[in-house]
Amino acid sequence: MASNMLGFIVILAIVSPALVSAKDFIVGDDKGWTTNFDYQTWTQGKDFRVGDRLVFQYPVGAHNVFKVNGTGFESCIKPALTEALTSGNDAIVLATPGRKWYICGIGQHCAAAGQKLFITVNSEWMAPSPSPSENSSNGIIPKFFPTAMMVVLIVSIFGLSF
Ligand SMILES: *[C@@H]1O[C@H](CO)[C@@H](O)[C@H](O)[C@H]1NC(C)=O
Ligand SMILES: [Cu+2]
Repeated sequence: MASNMLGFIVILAIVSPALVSAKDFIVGDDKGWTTNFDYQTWTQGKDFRVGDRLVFQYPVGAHNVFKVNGTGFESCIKPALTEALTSGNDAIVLATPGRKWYICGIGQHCAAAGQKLFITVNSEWMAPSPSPSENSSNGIIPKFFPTAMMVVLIVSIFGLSF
């Protein structure tokens, strides 16, 4: 019994860092959430995962954040029924995989100054899809290696303790 418990604790200690390795992405990095910034370029090479957060930073009142659908993104249409995020430090948890769109709802910031963001969120355990500019081995092995090591460790601990 005691050795089962010990095995469980050791497994938890090994697995938990992998489960909580969610990242915060500061949208636009140093520039924050602003006008005349190329957010599509900013997303390149970034691997957004379920559990990660987008953080929109801007002076309160200068901008806001609406989550929209693809149509709202293309045409810069604010949703009628949802409130904007306005805190100036808005963190959004990426709760589900798939495409996500965000726009600023102030004036013509979206339509005239490109203040809009489109990302694709990958599931937690999926290997990252290689971007066209990257050769096929880059990026995949470093992601898979720790996972493979973790499985080997868990199996060996189970083998020893149970
Ligand atoms: C997109 O959002 C707009 C407004 O928020 C809504 O009227 C429209 O039906 C939505 N389109 C789709 C395909 O869900
Ligand atoms: Cu704005």
